[in-house]
Amino acid sequence: MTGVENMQKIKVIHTGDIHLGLEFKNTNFDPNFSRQRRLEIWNTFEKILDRCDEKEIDLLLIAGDLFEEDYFTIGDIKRIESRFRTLKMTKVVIVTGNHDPINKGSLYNLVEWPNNVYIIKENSYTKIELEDINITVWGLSWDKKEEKRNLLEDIHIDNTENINILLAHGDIYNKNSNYMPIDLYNIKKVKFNYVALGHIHKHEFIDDKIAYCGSPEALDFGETGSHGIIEGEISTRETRMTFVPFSERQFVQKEITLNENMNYQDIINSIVYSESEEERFKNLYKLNISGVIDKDLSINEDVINEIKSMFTHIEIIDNTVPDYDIETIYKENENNIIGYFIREMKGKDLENKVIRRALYLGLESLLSEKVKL
Ligand SMILES: [Mn+2]
Repeated sequence: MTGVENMQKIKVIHTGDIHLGLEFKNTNFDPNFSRQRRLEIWNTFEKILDRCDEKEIDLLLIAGDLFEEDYFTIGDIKRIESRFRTLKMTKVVIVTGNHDPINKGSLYNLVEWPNNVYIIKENSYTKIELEDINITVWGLSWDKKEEKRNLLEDIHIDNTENINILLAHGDIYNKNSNYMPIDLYNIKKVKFNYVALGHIHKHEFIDDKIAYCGSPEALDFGETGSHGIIEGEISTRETRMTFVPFSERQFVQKEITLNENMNYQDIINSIVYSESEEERFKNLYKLNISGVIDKDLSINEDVINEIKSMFTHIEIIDNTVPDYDIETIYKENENNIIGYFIREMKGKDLENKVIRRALYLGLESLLSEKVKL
């Protein structure tokens, strides 16, 4: 192009870390819910492709970990291939990550991909030219499950009239990472119009042209908060990409503090009705409960089952302590180790929550020893 700038804007969706096929072995999901969750991830993936059609997306970038190699079948990969084939106008560019590395035996090599799908198969910096839309996508794929080398050291672009995008799966946060350390400073030196990263499951804009897309559906309680895709427009002059929430569910971690005045029903209510019904069935919870409860009550199986029936999935971590009548226990045990312990603890600040909890926990164990004796 002579003197005329390429003002063409392309519409882009950046996703990755989808982990299709995941069996959720690292979670406490029951087998039925694991199966359901696996289907939900497929669903969300298909919704991303539907959105490509609806929004007339030119380019879908997949930044690694599209699927879980260990659990994926040829049927599964054919399902992806046939859905890509029906995309109305979107071109798909894929690099692989540590969960779906591409090598001789890889499922990627067992199907014939349609013309709109471009898989970067090299394990070294290379490019794919999408000539009709003036885009060059640079990047590389993983060929094994670990990669200590920074394979993006010697990077460049060769035609600034094109839109230049870098697509890669790696770790910008840890230069000693086993998951391909990426040197951000190095990336920033090259004038990419957009850098689409994968590997970190929480979406993050490093700056307005460099982003981790995160997993569109969170996979465990390490991935709380909103999840989705990154979408927008890119031209040689301007990059406008934003996060779009897209997940069916969120993982939620909560703290709830109980007190000694609560009865059985109060305890259930304070846990269940801290969330709306819609949220309880939509989201997945890990609840940390603490505080002091009536010494005759406990968070037993009945309580837990009643709570569980009102959530799609909830894990409860019980850190409550029983409300002891310290004075009475002291009088009864003045001359034994329980009495010594109470005396010792009373010398400290019992208004302090941590000290009070230490007192209760100590008592709990000493008193239960006494019962055994
Ligand atoms: Mn991943």
